[in-house]
Amino acid sequence: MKNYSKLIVIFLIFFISAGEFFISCKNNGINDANTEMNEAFDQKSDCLDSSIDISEFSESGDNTQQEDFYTGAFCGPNCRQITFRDVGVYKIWENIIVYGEYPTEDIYIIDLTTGQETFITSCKDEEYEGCADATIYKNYIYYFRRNREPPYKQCDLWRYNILTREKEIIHTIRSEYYFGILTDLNANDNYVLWADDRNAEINRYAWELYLLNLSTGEESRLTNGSECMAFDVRMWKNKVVFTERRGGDHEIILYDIEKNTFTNISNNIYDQYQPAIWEDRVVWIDSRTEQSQGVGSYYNPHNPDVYFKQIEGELVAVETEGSIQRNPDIFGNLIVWDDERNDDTPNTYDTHIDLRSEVFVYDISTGEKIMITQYKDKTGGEEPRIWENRIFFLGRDKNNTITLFMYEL
Ligand SMILES: [Ca+2]
Ligand SMILES: [Ca+2]
Ligand SMILES: [Ca+2]
Repeated sequence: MKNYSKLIVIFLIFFISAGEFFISCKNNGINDANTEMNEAFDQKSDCLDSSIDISEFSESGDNTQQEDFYTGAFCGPNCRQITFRDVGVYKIWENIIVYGEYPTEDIYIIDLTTGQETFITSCKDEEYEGCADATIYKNYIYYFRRNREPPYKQCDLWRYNILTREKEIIHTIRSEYYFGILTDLNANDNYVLWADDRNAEINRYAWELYLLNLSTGEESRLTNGSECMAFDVRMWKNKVVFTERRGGDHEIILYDIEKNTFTNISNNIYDQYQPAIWEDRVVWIDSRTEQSQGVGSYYNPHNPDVYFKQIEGELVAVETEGSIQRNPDIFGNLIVWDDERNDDTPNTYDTHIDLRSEVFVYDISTGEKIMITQYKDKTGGEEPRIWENRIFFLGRDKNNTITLFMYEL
């Protein structure tokens, strides 16, 4: 689902349910990579010489705009536009990006090694009403399509093989009611994971987590929807992190697929949300400071901050600057987020993808912090993600399209 509509639904849900009482719910190997990350930071001035030649970028079937890829006045010479389409949700695996176009929801991939952009599927046709967020793991793209008949009550999970270009339905899910939210799709070698609201009518809009075993085809529900709501789901290898609303606040929960265990990573009376994970490192947005001062929360961000924790490690406040920080991601030693410090309303969350924020990157090992966008003409960056030394984010191009940019450290 496109994030605009998703967010509206989320706020409607929270408004509707704000007065309700929610009872509580159930409940190392980084060093070499770190060295490479540090070197990447040190070599950032050389990045223009790195692997991608912008002249190689092309759009399948249409190369007419090839010369017009935008280096982005708001993000400097190490930064470039990597598609012309209006991008909604996107994910990365190594050199491949998968994204859903707005508003069609059609799914494309971009191969950063060749610049080739490939159409994967349309979303609206006689059989299907639309798609939910796509994800990528190794050579596979996964995406849900919502069937027209019966409306919204059935979704097919498709898998596309990047190497053979073949696609197939691997699973079908049904609801007695409808699928209002079906999101946060993740995959690894053995499982596909997502959140949906198939029991929403029973549990007042509860999202629950579902895990599909790819070898057996068996689907299992991980969360107890009568008592909680789970969302913001991210997976790295066999570890899953998600936000769980419980007992009036939000926590970051770690689920270990192999051990089948749930661990409360944040364990704090205030709101924690939007987790991301790499290996045993978890980063999230934390409202403990603003809420202890009585001026904000998950529902009404005023001054949330970025926090980090290794699963067995100490809690670290990564960014506590006095404006709104959101949308963290992590890879190796590097943490990225977007940050409203240069917006004229730095303590008011305006609308989703309004591009009023800067994108920051922070190196855990050195403490070095870089602001990679320069918010000007009401355009900065939003929703960053990182893979090795490449930072991706949504920005506005010179044709006023909200699309995807890549910054190389
Ligand atoms: Ca909490
Ligand atoms: Ca803050
Ligand atoms: Ca603002």
